[in-house]
Amino acid sequence: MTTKPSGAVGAHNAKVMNRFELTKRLVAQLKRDEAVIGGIGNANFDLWASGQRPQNFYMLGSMGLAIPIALGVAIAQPRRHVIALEGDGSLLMQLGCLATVADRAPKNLTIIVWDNGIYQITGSQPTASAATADLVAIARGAGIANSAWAADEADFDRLSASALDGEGPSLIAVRIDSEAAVATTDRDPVQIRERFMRGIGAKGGAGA
Ligand SMILES: Cc1ncc(C[n+]2csc(CCOP(=O)(O)OP(=O)(O)O)c2C)c(N)n1
Repeated sequence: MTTKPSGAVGAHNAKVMNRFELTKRLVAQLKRDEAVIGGIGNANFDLWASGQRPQNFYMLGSMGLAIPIALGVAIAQPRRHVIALEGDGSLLMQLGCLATVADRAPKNLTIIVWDNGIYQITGSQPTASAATADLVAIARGAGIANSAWAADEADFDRLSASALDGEGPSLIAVRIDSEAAVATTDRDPVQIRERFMRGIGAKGGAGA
């Protein structure tokens, strides 16, 4: 099964949803120790607040790295499904990664883009996706054919379930509101890395 585009839904007629609600819906679907890479700021804050899992990695400090990190994990562990959660501003800073994902085409990779049309965490300056740039069109142009806007919450559930079960790479873009994240991730990069490495069985323990 593949992630089919949901028809006529585009960047500007998709429902505006809530990132925390949808992050919780996504995490509730995870049953097979899927790895989840949360991008800088709100993407990983809401992942943290949705229930900490050893297979979660929380990117701190650098924009645009959730997808490249997820790509690396997906290539290294092809039997594990890997999900990247990234903000629109962060993806716009690192668009080249979409072409690399399409080129390597890992079947086990799903990208979810939270598009609020702003760089929310640094003062809500507008991003290009607020007006001109359609991130699904960009992803398809980069070669990720299974790219779609989520029309509403039920469509998000359907697209994410299909992506988790099917052949990727897939990209789901979601228009979201500008609600602040409900919590912030503990800023301990060494612990985040160690937990994640153990969580995906890549390391026996600290110093191993
Ligand atoms: C390379 C880099 N440039 C700028 C920043 C400052 N910065 C941190 S988060 C952020 C905005 C992120 O926007 P987006 O990914 O859309 O997420 P949102 O805040 O809207 O949830 C900016 C500009 C940074 N951390 N790294």
